[in-house]
Amino acid sequence: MTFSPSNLSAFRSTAFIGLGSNMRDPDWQVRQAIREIDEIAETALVRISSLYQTAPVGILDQPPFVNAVVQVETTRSPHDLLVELTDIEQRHGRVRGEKNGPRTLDLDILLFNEWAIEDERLVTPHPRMHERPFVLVPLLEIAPDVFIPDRGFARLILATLDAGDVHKLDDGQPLAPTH
Ligand code: PH2
Ligand code: MG
Ligand code: MG
Repeated sequence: MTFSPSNLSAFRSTAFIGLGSNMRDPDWQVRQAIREIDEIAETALVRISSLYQTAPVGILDQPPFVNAVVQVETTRSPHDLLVELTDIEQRHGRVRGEKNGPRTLDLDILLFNEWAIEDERLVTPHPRMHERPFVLVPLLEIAPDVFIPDRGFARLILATLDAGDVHKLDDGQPLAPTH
């Protein structure tokens, strides 16, 4: 079979995206970002975790975060998807400040298939996801058997961590995509 741009572009990938916010109505920021991810061209939302309130990691003296994880299927490249996510962050007024500091919206590609990508723009698997219950708890809610290349099954990794600061938000709001 010969490869042409048309059949190459039909290659469908699975990606997991982590969402986080601790400024300017974090709950709204995350819900709105999920709607915007749903609108990315050639990209479909497959699963959406609950929203979680989580204690800040890294810099402790900042407001709590709202975190969630979504699964998408996409025919876009990892770097194309990253550009779309950065656009959404910017529309939410993201200003690049202190590392690990407060943010209106952070969208991280956690996994892109089981690919190990490492360049100046993107690293997958996300290099710190396996240390972070605020990522692993929502991820496992939607993908209980997920495997993190070079790290292991997320379920087994989470069992070694303290997830006591990760609490499901339960306010009855539907999280399903609106279309
Ligand atoms: N993001 C960080 C640093 N610390 N802590 C929580 N709870 N949630 C986050 O999303 C988060 C964080 C850097 O991206
Ligand atoms: Mg992040
Ligand atoms: Mg980020």
